[in-house]
Amino acid sequence: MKAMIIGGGFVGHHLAKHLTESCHWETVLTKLPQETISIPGCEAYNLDILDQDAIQALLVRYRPDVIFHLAAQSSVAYSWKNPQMTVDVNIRGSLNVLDAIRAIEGYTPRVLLIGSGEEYGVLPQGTSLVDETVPVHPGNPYAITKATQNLFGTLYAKAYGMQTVMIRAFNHVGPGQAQQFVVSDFCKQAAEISAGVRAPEIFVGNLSAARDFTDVRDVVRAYALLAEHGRAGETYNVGSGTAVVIRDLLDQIIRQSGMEIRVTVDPKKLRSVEVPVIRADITKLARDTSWKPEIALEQTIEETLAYWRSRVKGETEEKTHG
Ligand code: A2R
Ligand code: GDD
Repeated sequence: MKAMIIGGGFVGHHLAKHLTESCHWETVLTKLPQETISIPGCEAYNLDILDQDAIQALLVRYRPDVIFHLAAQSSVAYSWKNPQMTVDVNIRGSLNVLDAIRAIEGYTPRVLLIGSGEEYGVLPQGTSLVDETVPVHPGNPYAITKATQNLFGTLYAKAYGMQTVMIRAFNHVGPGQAQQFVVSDFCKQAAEISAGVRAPEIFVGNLSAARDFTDVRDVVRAYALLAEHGRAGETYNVGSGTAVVIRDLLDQIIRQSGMEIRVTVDPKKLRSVEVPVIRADITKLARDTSWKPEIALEQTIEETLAYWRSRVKGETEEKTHG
């Protein structure tokens, strides 16, 4: 199997490792020119998804059997600050990928379009567990772009017979994630406190929301299985099936850090609109792939704390020794 991963971010990195090391698929990855990523056995190419001709040229050259489209502006918080850029990358960029594939005659690869659990948005009173049939009510600019990507992917499967499989990924976490996402954010602050470069105070946003967290290494296993067994034209939730209140997540991180830490709400971290609870019904994913999550949140937190401790230590030493 020949795979191409479009988007060399957090998940792209873990997916490339999984496909090369565990699945033994011939894999290439695309990244932005300013990004550095090095996975043994996986060649990396520069690609901006706003350039449809460049996407097409790379596809003609490599002709992958499976395309994982992950490139995106992936932050809900940032999408409030820059909705136009989020629309450009997440809608026009995704459409560029789909149209580049469609323009190549006789070419029908499997295409996984990675969307978000955020697409569901605010649910009817009393509902928190969502399956793929629940109508979407996106509650932020990012979620609107991902819901649109899903609609295009579904439409192109029907209209052109494309082998698209749409994913709604719930919160994925683990070592290597950027600091703007909640688990990384709290673990980085805890690591800085333990290194003595920050006072024992963690700044937080809305602690009452509840989210469905899955370790990124479990998530990429699900993506590889769906590439083989997912039904074309259909949508799959990928999540753990359980929701954790952010306050409990914070308590767990503080407990695992082994320190006394004060918690302060930073109003700048509160969002204009916030979906209160999101939890994935993963019956369809389990039925079609037999996937289930294997890594407990406790282990993910432990490894994410270790990742940030080592990064903060490296950065502190670099500052000290110039
Ligand atoms: O924004 P950057 O510099 O971190 O780069 C991101 C990259 N990206 C692009 N790649 C190609 N052409 C573009 N015009 C473009 N704009 C942004 O896509 C980043 O390296 C990558 C997305 O990775 P992350 O932000 O680390 O997200 P993550 O957690 O890996 O999520 C993967 C997928 C995304 O579609 C999310 O929206 C979804 O899963 O939840
Ligand atoms: N980042 C952050 N920092 N979030 C906080 C904080 C804080 O200090 N305090 C509370 N939160 C809450 C947010 O308000 C939100 O309810 C929840 O923690 C998770 O926030 P993020 O980790 O920033 O992720 P997200 O849910 O907005 O988006 C992530 O998950 C989506 C799938 O559900 C991203 O990975 C998206 O790309 C992905 O689609």
